[in-house]
Amino acid sequence: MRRCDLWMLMGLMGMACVPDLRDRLTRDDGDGAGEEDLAPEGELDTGADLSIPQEVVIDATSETDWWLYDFERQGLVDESLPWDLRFQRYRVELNGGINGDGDVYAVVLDGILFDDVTADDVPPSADAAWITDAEDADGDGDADTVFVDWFDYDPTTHILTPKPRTTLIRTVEGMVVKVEIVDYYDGTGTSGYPRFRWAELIE
Ligand SMILES: [Ca+2]
Ligand SMILES: [Ca+2]
Repeated sequence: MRRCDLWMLMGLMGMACVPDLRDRLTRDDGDGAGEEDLAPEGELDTGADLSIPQEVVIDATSETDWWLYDFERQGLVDESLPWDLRFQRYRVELNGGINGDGDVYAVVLDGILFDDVTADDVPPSADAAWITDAEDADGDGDADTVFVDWFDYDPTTHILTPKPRTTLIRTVEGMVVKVEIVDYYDGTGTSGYPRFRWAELIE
């Protein structure tokens, strides 16, 4: 069933169809069967166990388009849905602060490995460790977004390498997930393909 058919069935006629969202994303559910889609993009699978780590690759090669990812739907969505992170090339932004009204917050855990992060690492919701995308306050000309410095940049090779870091994200809906960006290049070395893994943290 094509995406547009799905949307019409959902009673969303009149909205713009986005037929290429599925083609923009691949993911691996860790079952060893290679990358595969687990559910149609933009649909809510309420039975899914989101605490099982999954790896996602987004074709964010466009210089002008943003691709909106929703953790609850495990896929790319239209801006009418409660997206949590958006991607454009190396840029990663939250649906919060200066970049959205979804109140998405994050905690950056530098030097902490994805596998080592548990629910015990999640600060209370009112803790000052929770930050969101903000205006440029340090005067470097770049907005102070949570993911502004997720990579190290080699000026000689122009290669971006993810810093060893795990980021907690509190979604629009209030779910807390851990996220690690693991790559920025596809299998042929082409840039603009952020690859990240994530899992829900359940207390
Ligand atoms: Ca969401
Ligand atoms: Ca700044």
